[in-house]
Amino acid sequence: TSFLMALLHFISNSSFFYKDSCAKSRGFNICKPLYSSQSTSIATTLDKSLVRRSANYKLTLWSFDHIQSLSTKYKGNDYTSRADTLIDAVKSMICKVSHPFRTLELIDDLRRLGIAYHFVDEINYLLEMIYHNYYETQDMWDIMDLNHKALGFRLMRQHGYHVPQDIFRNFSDTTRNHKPHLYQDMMCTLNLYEASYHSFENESILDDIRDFTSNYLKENLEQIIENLSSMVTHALELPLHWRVPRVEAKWFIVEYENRSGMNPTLLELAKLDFNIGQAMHLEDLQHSSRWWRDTSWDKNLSFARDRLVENFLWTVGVNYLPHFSVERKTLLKVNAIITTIDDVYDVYATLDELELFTDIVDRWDINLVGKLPHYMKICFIGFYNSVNEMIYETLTKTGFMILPYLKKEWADLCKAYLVEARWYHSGHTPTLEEYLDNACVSIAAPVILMHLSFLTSITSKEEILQGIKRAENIVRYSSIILRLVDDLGTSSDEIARGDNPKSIQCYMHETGATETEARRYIQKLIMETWKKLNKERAGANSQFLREFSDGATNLVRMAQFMYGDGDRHGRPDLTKPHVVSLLVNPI
Ligand code: LA6
Ligand code: MN
Ligand code: MN
Ligand code: MN
Ligand code: MN
Repeated sequence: TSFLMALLHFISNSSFFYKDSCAKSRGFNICKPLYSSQSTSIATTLDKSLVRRSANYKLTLWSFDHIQSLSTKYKGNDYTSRADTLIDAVKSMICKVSHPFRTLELIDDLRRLGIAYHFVDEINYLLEMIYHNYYETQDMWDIMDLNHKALGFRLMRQHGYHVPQDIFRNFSDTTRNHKPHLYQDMMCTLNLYEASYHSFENESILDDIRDFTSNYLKENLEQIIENLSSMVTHALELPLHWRVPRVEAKWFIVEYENRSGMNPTLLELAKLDFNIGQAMHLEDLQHSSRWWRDTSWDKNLSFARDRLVENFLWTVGVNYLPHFSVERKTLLKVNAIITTIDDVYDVYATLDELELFTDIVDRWDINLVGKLPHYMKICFIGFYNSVNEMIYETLTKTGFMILPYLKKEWADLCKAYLVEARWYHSGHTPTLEEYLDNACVSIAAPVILMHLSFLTSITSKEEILQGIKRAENIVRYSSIILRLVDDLGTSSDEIARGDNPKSIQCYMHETGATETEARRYIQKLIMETWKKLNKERAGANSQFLREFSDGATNLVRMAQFMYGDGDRHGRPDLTKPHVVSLLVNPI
């Protein structure tokens, strides 16, 4: 009878028989159960030959010993004092540039090279001046050169200045009447293209500009002169606004080096600063890898993804600056815990176990762990201790008790995971709207961003709480994009191994669309949600909101980086070249 019971359990839990297009491809792999005779656990009530799924994830490519053995010479005073000298040289150079357009170009280069953070005051001062002289009053717009206008518009919006799309109101006339000018000036077209990604909802002029310039650049790629063609190809792949600053810096430094008229001081500083930063990231990673080893999760929860290095890369994407070192190490833990618990829910646990686990997280009650199977004890206590440690750190540093905020977000995440597990087990395919309501929580961005709220430079409890309240839309829009981008990159594998339907499948089920049509629709949703996020970013008028929205935006960009060509988070072989380039090899 016990075998029959197990079989029935398997059949009823696996949605093996329900007829949708996904059911056929749902694969099951039988794993040995990890536990056998826990007297207090529910495991004893289940049959010993319990069937568990496996995702067959690839092993990590980064062993503890390998990570600890990595080294770089860019540590110590020789390098930092050389960098300081170069920073001073650049500071005096910035202030000597007299032509406003050259100034804008210089600011753009500093940003792309990843070194603008050294010159915050200078850049703010210069933009303020240029804004008042050229962008604030409509009289100036019509006499401004289009390329100048496009670059300035982008930089102004990036820095929170109000510049309306009307600045381009003559765009269609320009294209109609002055085609030769626009056609010859590829740089101008490129700048217009990049500017258009800073649009808000219902800015049809900018939509037109994006359509026109992207088509134009695609059609004329062959005619573009050598040193601009790599820039254009790169931009068409993904616009600058959607790119991870740290990843972009590594790419752009090489690009800049080959540019005619490049500034050697800027180049030297950019390279040196990248390498010094990388040395610091490597130390952070080595520290984090000791924590990861001590959790023993790689051994005790071996069904889950061991993605220490990939999870660390996310934190560098969110903020690569030197002062963010402690915060990166905290976020690394958050990411590693999420990645593991997600696999507990999606792959390994039974529904009964998940109901229990979710309840214990919701109650935040260590006394209840006795009810959990062994592997879940390891998971819960490891998770509980790490988060409590973060709470303790904040409590002792700032006196702010953040337990209620973190506890709620983690419980909400587990509840959203549970909803998906129930959908999976019952074979339910929700509508896209029903799916997204839950999925923008299950993507874990709200948890990550709640942690981030306590990791900005702001330490006043009142300011943080007010900021959190005002950042609700930023969290919502970032979460939606993250979810949609993750689904585009991971759902094919997920459906094949057995998982709840993701946005693409929900949309197909709801509308009868083909997969190609569904993917195109999701891309459109991503674009529309970016516009909403842009609007929220433009309204970020406090230090907290600026830091927070930059972190949230970088998280979104990082998702586009990780899932843009497949599942770099799940497939270490796809990510390895980037890890080597960003974290291991100096320039
Ligand atoms: C992606 O896995 C994953 F682990 C996430 C939770 C995305 C964000 C994670 C960070 C920043 P998967 P699912 C570490 O695609 O099951 O399995 O929600 O997530 O689709
Ligand atoms: Mn998953
Ligand atoms: Mn999941
Ligand atoms: Mn799932
Ligand atoms: Mn996924």
